[in-house]
Amino acid sequence: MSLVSELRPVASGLRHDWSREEILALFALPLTELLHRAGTVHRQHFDPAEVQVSTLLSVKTGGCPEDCAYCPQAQRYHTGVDATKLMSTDAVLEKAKQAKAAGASRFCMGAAWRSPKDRDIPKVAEMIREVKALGLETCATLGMLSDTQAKALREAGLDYYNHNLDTAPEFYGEIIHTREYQDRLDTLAHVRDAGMKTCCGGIVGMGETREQRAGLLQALANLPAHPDSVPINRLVQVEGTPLAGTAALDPFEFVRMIAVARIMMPRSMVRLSAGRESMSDELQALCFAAGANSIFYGEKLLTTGNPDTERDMALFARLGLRAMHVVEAPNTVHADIVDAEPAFGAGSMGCGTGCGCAA
Ligand code: SAM
Ligand code: DTB
Ligand code: SF4
Repeated sequence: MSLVSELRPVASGLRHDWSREEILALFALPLTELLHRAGTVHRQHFDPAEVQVSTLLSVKTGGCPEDCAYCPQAQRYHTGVDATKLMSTDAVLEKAKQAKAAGASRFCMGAAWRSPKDRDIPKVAEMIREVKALGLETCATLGMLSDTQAKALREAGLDYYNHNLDTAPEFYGEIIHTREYQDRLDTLAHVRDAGMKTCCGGIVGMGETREQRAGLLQALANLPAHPDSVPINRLVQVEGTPLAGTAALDPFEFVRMIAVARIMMPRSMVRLSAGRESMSDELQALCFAAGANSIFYGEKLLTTGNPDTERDMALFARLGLRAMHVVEAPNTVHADIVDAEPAFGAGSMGCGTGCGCAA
């Protein structure tokens, strides 16, 4: 019997008991077969023409005390990123309004903190309340959270919290030394307990092995609940960080990572996250075919570049993709996203029928 037929059939139920061998067997499938399986699972739960669109804003940049080897915002590396104070709510709101007008359905606020201080929470809570009042979904990534901080952010209207596992448990110690894997799991538990949706994924292309990529997906899928959103970042190599100069990952291996994530976490939004700026349109198209259904939209991630909005609009038009829109009824998992509107903002592109054309 071939390896392909020996694999367990893809079930529509959610599994939390993936073994490393099963995951590696998926990685080892012929790419055509892997894409077929991922595409089949994708269609069981989503419209494959729809892509959720988030915009990121760094509300507090640089000067971070942590030592994440990939990160341009760690104070100890000389990357040319200047440290800033927390932005004012008014300035954040201005950016959120622009993101909404451009067609984003979710606004994600990032801060280069190890964890927020208790005195920061009321300021961030104010930002969340006001961004939410614009009719956007809210997301934040602020580092480790205590249970009380998580509850306060939830009460302010925070829908999603992004906190990544980043890599497999056994590779983690080569990337980060200033906090433990368990610290991350604890923060995710506080976020879930507070009733927020989790956005949790990692980075590939950091010199890890395929087995370690499988280990990241195993850790994510075997969490008590699959993350609602799974960002798969391709390392953005920044001069001055320890990981600058790492051998580039084979693009097809990146596509495999997306496809296996889709199969293992069938109801999650799989986000084609950092690294898109240096990807060809063809590679991104393969990632969407592999089951990616979420992107960051806007010319900047936190400190590094993202594709121009014009390039993304043209790509969506060429691929016949549409941006998912949010109905302003908060806190229903995935059910708050419908495809009633044309792609990318009121009248900013397309014929208005939602067909995804650029007319
Ligand atoms: N400081 C907070 C934390 O670490 O949780 C929030 C911001 S941090 C920049 C959010 C995530 O961005 C990291 O967990 C990492 O996965 C991703 N990231 C940071 N630098 C990156 C890079 N150079 N390439 C790809 N992803 C990166
Ligand atoms: C995530 O997983 N990727 C985003 C978001 N969550 C916060 C951040 C990517 C950062 C890339 C490097 C930078 O722009 O500084
Ligand atoms: Fe700090 Fe987050 Fe960057 Fe790590 S990833 S150095 S915690 S900003």
